[in-house]
Amino acid sequence: MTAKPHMMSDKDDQDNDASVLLQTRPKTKRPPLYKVLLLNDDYTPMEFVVHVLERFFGMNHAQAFEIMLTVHKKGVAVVGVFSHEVAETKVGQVMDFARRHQHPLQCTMEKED
Ligand code: TYC
Repeated sequence: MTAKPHMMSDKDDQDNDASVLLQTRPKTKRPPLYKVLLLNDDYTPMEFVVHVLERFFGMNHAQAFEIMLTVHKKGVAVVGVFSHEVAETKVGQVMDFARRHQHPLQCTMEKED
């Protein structure tokens, strides 16, 4: 009596073979977050910056004024933390709005630790 040859399918291999590494813990890795930073300069009007913070970062006037003053005094401040896609969109919106109004306001993003 001879064994019947059997063509192993990919499915058989996955189900039965030790070549599949079992996942011991569920994957809970979250996507990285990005800080959006606003930079100070000597020319952009304070009220324009306040308006940007209200318009693109959903701040009320008092919050926006406070953050604007922080940037003015310290040179830079984090104005929000977002996914990569949302952070890129915010930076683009701010840079485009500043350019259209001919202000040198700079907005950047950096990966959070
Ligand atoms: N320093 C600017 C001024 O005195 C105001 C300013 C604040 C500019 C924040 C940019 O991100 C900024 N008019």
